[in-house]
Amino acid sequence: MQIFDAIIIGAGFSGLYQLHSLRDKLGLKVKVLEAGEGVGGTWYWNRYPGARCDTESKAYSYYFSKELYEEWNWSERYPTQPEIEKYLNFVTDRLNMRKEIQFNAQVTDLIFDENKHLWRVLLKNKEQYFAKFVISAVGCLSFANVPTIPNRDLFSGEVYHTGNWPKKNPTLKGKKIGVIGTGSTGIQVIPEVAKLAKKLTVFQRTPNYSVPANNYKLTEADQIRANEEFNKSKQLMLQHRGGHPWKHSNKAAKKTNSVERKKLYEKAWDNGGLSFRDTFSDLSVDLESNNTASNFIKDKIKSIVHDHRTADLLTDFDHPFGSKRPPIDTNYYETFNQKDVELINIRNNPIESFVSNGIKTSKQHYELDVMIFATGFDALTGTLLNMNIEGNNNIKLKNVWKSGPITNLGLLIPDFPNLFLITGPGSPAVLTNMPRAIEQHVEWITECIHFMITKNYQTIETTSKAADKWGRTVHETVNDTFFLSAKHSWYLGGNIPNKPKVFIPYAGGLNKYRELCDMVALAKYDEFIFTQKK
Ligand code: N01
Repeated sequence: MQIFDAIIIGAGFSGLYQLHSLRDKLGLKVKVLEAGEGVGGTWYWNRYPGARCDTESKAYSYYFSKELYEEWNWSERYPTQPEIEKYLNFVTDRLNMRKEIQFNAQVTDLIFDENKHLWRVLLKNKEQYFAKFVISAVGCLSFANVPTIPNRDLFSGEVYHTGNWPKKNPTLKGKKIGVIGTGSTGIQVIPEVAKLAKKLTVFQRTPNYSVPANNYKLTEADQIRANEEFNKSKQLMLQHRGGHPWKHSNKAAKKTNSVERKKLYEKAWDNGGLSFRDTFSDLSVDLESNNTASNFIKDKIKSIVHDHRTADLLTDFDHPFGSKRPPIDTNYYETFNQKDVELINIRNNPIESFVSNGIKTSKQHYELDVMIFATGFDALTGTLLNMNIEGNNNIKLKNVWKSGPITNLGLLIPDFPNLFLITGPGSPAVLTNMPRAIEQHVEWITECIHFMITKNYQTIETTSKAADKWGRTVHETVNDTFFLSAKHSWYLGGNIPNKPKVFIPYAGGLNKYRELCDMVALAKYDEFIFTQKK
C-alpha cells in the first residue's frame, strides 16, 4: 500500500506549483497524477492551430520566483500553445519535478476512508494509491463539451474537438472544413484554418465581441525591461481585480463626453488585448455605458467585414460586451473577407445531423471533409463530477453538487475532508489571469497544510453552514453585475444542457478574495473544523 502525504491531480500550472510548494517548502512526500503524456494541463490538450494565450506572456508566467522568471524569455507579446508547453516543461525540469509525476494516469475514483483518514485514489488502469491530502489541480476548462449531433457514425470525414486536439497535427490543407463555435477558441482557430482550407464553413450560433490582440515579437530590450519591472508588475497584478498588470480605469463611460470616449476606445483598440475591458469603470454595471463599448466594437467590425449580411451576422449580439468572456483575435473579422470562407447562422438554421459527406442543417446541406468542434467546456465542475468522488459516509460529490457547486471559498467542500481545490467553483478562477489565481490558492493551501502539521491535526473540513454562507456571498457579489444577463454563458452553466444554472465563479475580484482568504488564515482557519491526530 503506497501512502503519500499528498496526491495532486493534474500537472498544469497549478499542479506543478503545488508539487514544488509541498515537496520543497514542507518536505512532503507527494505524487502528481496526470492524464496526459506530458505536463501542461490546458496547454497540453489545447494544441489546435492558433492556440495562444490572450493574457500577455510576461504576466502569464509564474511569479513565485524572480530567478525562475528571469531565466525564461518569451518570444511574443502573447505566448503560443507550443511555447507555453515548453515553458512548463522548462519549469518541471528546472525544479527537478518530473520524477514525482506519473503520466497517462487518469484518476477515476477518490474515496475517503474515515477510519484511516486517507484518500484512496484509483486510476483507470486499476492502480491505486493512498494519500492524507488530495489537491485537485484539474483545471477549469478541461472537460470538453461535445455537442450530440445525430448520425455521427455516418460521416466519413474527420471530427476533432479543439480541447482534445491530436498530438500529431491532422492534415487540413486543401480540405473542406467546418468549424462550430465562435468563442475564444473558435475565434483563434478560424483564421488559421482558413489559411489551409479549400473551403471553410463557420457555423455560428451566437456572435461574440472580439478585440484585436495586436501581437508582436518581443525584443531583448523588452526582456530586460520586464525583468527590471518584475516587482512593479507583480504589485500591479496583486492589486488588479482580475490579476492583470494594469490599473482599472476610474473614469465612468457615462460621465465622459462622446468625443473623449471615442478617443479612449480607439486608444484601447489600437493597444489591443484584454485591457480594452478596463477602458471605463462602469462597463460591467451600467448597461447604457456598456452599450457605448458594444456600439464601438460593432462599428469596427462593420468597417472591417465587406459583406453586409456577414457583418450583420457577426454583430447580432445577444449579450452586453464582457458579460461572456470576451475573446481577442488576430485577423478574425478579416478572415470573412476571404471568398472561400462562409458564415452560417445556425440560430435560425440549426444543424440537424451529420450525413456521409458533411452536415445537414434545417435549410441546407454542407459538404465537409473535417468538422472541428470549438464548442468549449463543461467548465469548472465537469472534470470533478466526471470522477467518482466520495467523502464522509460515502456521500457522493455528484449528489452534493446536484443543484450547483457548494464550497467554502472555492477551496473546500463540506463532507470532503482534506480535499483541496485549486481555482475551484466559488473562487475567482476563470475571471482572472489564471497563474495569479493559481499562485494565491497554492500558497494558501500550502500554508494551511503547514499549519495542520504544526498543530498535529489530522483532517480539515468546512462546515455546511460556512459553505452556504460563502455560496450566498458568491451569489450576492454577482447580483449587481451584468454577468447574469448572458444566459448561455459557461460562467452560468448555460452552455451545457441539464447543468444547474448558477453563476459559478466568485466575481468580487481576486484582490478582494485574497484579502478574505488571508483573513481566514490569520484567524487560524476558524471557519474550518480540524481533528487532532491520535
Ligand atoms: O468555448 P465557449 P471556447 N451547437 O464556450 C458554441 C478560454 N480560452 O473554447 O455562444 C452550436 O466560449 C457556442 O455558441 P453559444 C476562455 O476563458 C482561453 O471558445 O453557446 N454551437 C460558442 O460560440 C474562454 O472563454 C483562450 O451560442 C455550440 C462556442 O461554441 C474559454 O476558454 C483561448 C454548441 C463555445 O464557446 C472557453 O472558450 C481559448 C452547440 N451545441 C479559450 N455548443 C486563451 O487565450 C457550443 N456552441 C487563454
